[in-house]
This record gives sequence, C-alpha cells and structure tokens, in this order.
Amino acid sequence: MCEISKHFDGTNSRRFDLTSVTDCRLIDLPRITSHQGSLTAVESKTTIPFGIARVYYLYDIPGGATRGGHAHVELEQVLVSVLGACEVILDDGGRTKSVRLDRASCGLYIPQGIWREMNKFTSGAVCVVLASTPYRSTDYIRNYASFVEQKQQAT
Ligand code: T46
Repeated sequence: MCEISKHFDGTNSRRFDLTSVTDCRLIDLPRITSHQGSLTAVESKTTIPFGIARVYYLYDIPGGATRGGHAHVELEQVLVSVLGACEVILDDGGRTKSVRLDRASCGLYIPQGIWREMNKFTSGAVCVVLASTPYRSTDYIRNYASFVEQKQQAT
C-alpha cells in the first residue's frame, strides 16, 4: 500500500511559489482484484484531488532516458506507473524528495510549482499522467535558476 491521502476537499488550490515537496504525496488508488486480474478506476475530484482535464502517457522510453526537467505554474498532476517502474525527483527550490513509482494502484500527486525529473525507467515502463489542465506550453518553467528565483519570491 502507498501512503493514503485525504480525499479532495476543494481546498488544494495553492500559489505556485508556496508549494513544497511535502505537498507531493502518494495516493492509494482503489484496486479490485479477482481471479481474472486487477482493475483500478479513478474519478475527478475524489480519488484524484482535482478535475481531470487531460490524460497522457509516457512509453517506449529508451534505457537511461530522463523526462521532465521543468516545473509548471498552474498544472497539477497525478503520475501512475501502470507498467514497470521509474523514479521521480521532486524539488521545490529548497528541498528535494525522491519517489519510486512501481505500482498501478499508487499515484503520485504533484501540485503546481514543483520541479520534477523522471529517470530510472525500467524496460517497457508505461506511466499514465492525469492532468488538471489542457496542454499549454506557456505553463512550463524550463530554466532551473529562474524557477528557484520565482520560488524564493514567496511572501
Ligand atoms: C511531467 C512529465 C511526467 C503535448 O503536445 N501535449 C501534452 O499534453 C504534453 C505533456 C506534451 N506535449 C508535447 C510537448 C513536447 O513537444 O510533447 C513533447 C514532450 O513534452 P514534455 O517536454 O512536456 O515531456 P516530458 O515527458 O518531459 O514531461 C511531461 C510533462 O510535461 C510533465 O509535466 O510531469 O511528463
């Protein structure tokens, strides 16, 4: 089991510059298992602590690849390694935290304002990402020094 989160209470909207790695948490997703296998279903604003606006997945990842390497201004996400495993490095400009994702019934919630990198993908790994907004290139912060500077402007 992963660390169980509170269900959505409508109060998870945070300012980009005020979030920290302690706001990133593992969510225990429901798992229905029978002799025929397992099933996990998620729903907006209950199992997932935001309304889901977009779903994408990472796959065909070559050995040694690193993904991410940026932060988002508004976007919140839940990452689920549905096949294989990977490591996620989280960074709030002051502290870092490393999380290994290796179960289809465990999601990693990342609020806005967290720098993330994904690496150590196992062969054939597939990571599904549930996102709170449509894709917007303007939501990305890709320069780490600029990210740290913006986080330090927190009041
Ligand atoms: C994150 C990790 C887990 C789209 O056209 N639509 C999309 O929804 C996304 C996510 C990407 N793209 C395009 C934009 C780029 O040309 O796909 C290309 C690669 O995107 P990106 O650099 O965002 O890919 P990753 O895997 O480095 O990062 C993504 C997410 O952006 C990021 O938030 O946490 O996956």
